[in-house]
Amino acid sequence: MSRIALVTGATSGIGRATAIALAKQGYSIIATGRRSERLQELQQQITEVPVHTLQFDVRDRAAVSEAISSLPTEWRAIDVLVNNAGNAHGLSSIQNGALEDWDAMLDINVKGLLYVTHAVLPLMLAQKKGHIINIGSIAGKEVYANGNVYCASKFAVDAISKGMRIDLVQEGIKVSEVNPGLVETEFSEVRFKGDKARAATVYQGYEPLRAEDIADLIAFMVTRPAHVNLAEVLILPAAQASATVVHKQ
Ligand code: NDP
Ligand code: 8X3
Repeated sequence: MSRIALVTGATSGIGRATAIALAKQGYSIIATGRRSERLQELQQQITEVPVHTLQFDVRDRAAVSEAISSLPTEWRAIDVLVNNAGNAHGLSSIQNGALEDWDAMLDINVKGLLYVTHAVLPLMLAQKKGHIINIGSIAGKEVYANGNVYCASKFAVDAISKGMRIDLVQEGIKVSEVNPGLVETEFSEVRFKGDKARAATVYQGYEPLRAEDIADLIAFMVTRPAHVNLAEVLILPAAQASATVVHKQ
């Protein structure tokens, strides 16, 4: 078996593009997500390396643990973990926010990332090597109006990434954080609960990043020499200057 990369949220957007990009780099892929039909499609699309799929909800602590424990021996030597699964749910002021949206964002973006990391880390510690890449956001660097809890979840990813890097440096495990700005994926459709027209307006009037742009960056990060860690990268569309400043034509 070649080097192995596990990508969460590989059924869509950044995670899917990352699985494809890492496969092109020769990584065997463990692709995870909730939508099994999409996992199967991805498995059929990637022909250059073996693909193993795991269907679970990152919020379900037992399911995460069982899925990673179920990995066949030849899939256990995970070299790269991309903690990508996540979304925004809603865009509301704190006074109008919905508790179920807050639960979803904190449970998926923060606790889900921790559950997957907790399950995968022993496999990396046993090898004394590995590379964990957490997908944060510009929303984890700057708070914007109505972003409150989504921003909090990504500030948490930022803190967790920094803490992980400190704790794991002695174990030979690299920890990196990728903080994208606006990337056109299903992200806004999920945020706006299936309202495609509203989601489309987020990406109008300028050229947003594509999922493949983030995947390229991740492929670059994991192919640096062993002594190099690109610890943190903020990646924006050329038309974006901050969380709230986007030059639209
Ligand atoms: P998408 O909506 O296209 O993809 C989200 C992925 O996360 C899907 O594969 C989805 O899989 C998975 N996911 C969501 N909830 C769960 C869950 N409970 N359990 C397991 N998997 C889950 O969005 P993006 O590709 O844009 O988002 C990927 C990451 O990038 C997120 O962490 C997001 O916060 C971050 N990000 C996105 C930006 C953007 O502008 N698009 C900018 C900055 C950061 P499934 O539904 O099949 O479970
Ligand atoms: C996604 C980017 O600006 O919608 O994290 O928060 S933004």
